[in-house]
Amino acid sequence: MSNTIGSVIGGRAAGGTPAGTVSSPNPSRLADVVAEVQLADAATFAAACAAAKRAQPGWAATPAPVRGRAIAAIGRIVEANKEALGRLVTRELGKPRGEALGEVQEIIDTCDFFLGEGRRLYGQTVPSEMPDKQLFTFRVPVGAAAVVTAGNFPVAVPSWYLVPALVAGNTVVWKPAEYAAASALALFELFQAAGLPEGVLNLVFADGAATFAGLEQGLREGSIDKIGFTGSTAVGRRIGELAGRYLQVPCLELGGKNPMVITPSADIALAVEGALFSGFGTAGQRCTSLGSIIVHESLHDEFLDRFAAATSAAAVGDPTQDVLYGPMLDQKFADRFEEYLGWIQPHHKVLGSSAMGRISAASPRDGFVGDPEAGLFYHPTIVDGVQPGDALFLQETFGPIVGVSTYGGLDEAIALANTPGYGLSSAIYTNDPHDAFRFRQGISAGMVSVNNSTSGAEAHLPFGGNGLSGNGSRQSGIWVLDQFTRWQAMNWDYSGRLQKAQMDVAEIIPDLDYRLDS
Ligand code: UN1
Repeated sequence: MSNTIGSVIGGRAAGGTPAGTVSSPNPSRLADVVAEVQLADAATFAAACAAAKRAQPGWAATPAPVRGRAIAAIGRIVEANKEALGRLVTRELGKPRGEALGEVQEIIDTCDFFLGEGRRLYGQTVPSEMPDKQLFTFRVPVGAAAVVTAGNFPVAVPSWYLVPALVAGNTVVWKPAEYAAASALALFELFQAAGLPEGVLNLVFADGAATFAGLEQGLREGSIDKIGFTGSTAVGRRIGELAGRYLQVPCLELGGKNPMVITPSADIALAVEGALFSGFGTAGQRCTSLGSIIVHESLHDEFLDRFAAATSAAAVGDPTQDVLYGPMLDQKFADRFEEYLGWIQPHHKVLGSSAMGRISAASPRDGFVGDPEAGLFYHPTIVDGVQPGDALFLQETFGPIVGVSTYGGLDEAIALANTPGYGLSSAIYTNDPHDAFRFRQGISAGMVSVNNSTSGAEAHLPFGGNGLSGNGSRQSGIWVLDQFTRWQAMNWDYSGRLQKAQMDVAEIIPDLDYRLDS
């Protein structure tokens, strides 16, 4: 049975297929089409932005504690639908059940954090230089936000934008990934069930080109005040340029080449466990996935043996079963992953599975769970002997592949970890506090784990990257409020006179020449 879904603007289905349809298949059983997705064109995207812009003053005028109650309701509604939403995420994106439920929990955590923000959104009262004058600061909403998200975290990462944007009094146009459309519509419906007024949250399905043109039109027409984007560095760069032309700073959460340094004092078993989870969990398709292991040369052989053995033994396959990871999210990620495998060179040694590339009857994986031919399943690939000049060392490789390199001294390890120029997540395994703090200080990443993997950020710490991973914006916790509010400074002079700042200020005259008798 085909499930046709489309955009929702101002509370109404925006029918029609001006840009055609695409299907969103189950990547672990491609014959199972989860949704047929009607795509909007740029004009429809811009119309959604205009609807959000019209709805924004009314939403901003709704008292913040009332908006906070709406966020509380969203959290409870998502909680009551946790199983169903988790199942849909597994079906549409191929995330194993535990991960899918964890992803839904991240929405609930985000709502739990921000429901109270409706009663805070604190500003300050600030003393003035002059008498009978008071200074204040207020957080004001930015306006209408256009949020464009990837499908690897089809519901959690969108909530990182939607929840703080809404509680702070912004309205939103959300453009999810087409290959995550059914999960996105489900999340949208759960938000709507909380009773959001028409136009406060709008959902648009569109391809990349129409979205970009729609953003351009919305910016030109003055109906987009903020862009939030999670996706590739290449697209983030273009969005940054576009927003800059309109004097806007977008919130960009881009790629990563997340390093893990393993020092001589590390607990090797713990490091192996962390490398397995962050290298191959979600089939390596997290922004926080492990890219490069940088292991001290004295531990290289032991670590590699144990990591390769653990990877070879890991269960891969049907995500409804107990597996480490399931399929690639979508055909386009499978195609790109095949390109990355082409970066393996003769000086590399490949470990971790019975073969490389797509798992099939002709290229089986020992212990595969389910039917590999039914979906987009790939062998886990460990590449040893990666050198700092290799493409595999320098570029993000979204998929189940991890490079291994060695180092001699900690400064060298830190320099290697910074070499690719990304800066999202990073990890160090060590039992030497000196190494841990030196690494924290030297690493360019926005997030640092000590004796924990590169994945697994909690919903109330700042999440974001530097360099090729983003423009320094941070999501989550109180920090994301700086993305969705602006500070307004107010001064109120009740002296009845014009008191000029810096000029009409009382002075206390000090004796700066005063010295103690020695
Ligand atoms: C992402 O990959 O875009 O830290 C987000 C983690 C998750 C979020 C990842 N909590 O891996």
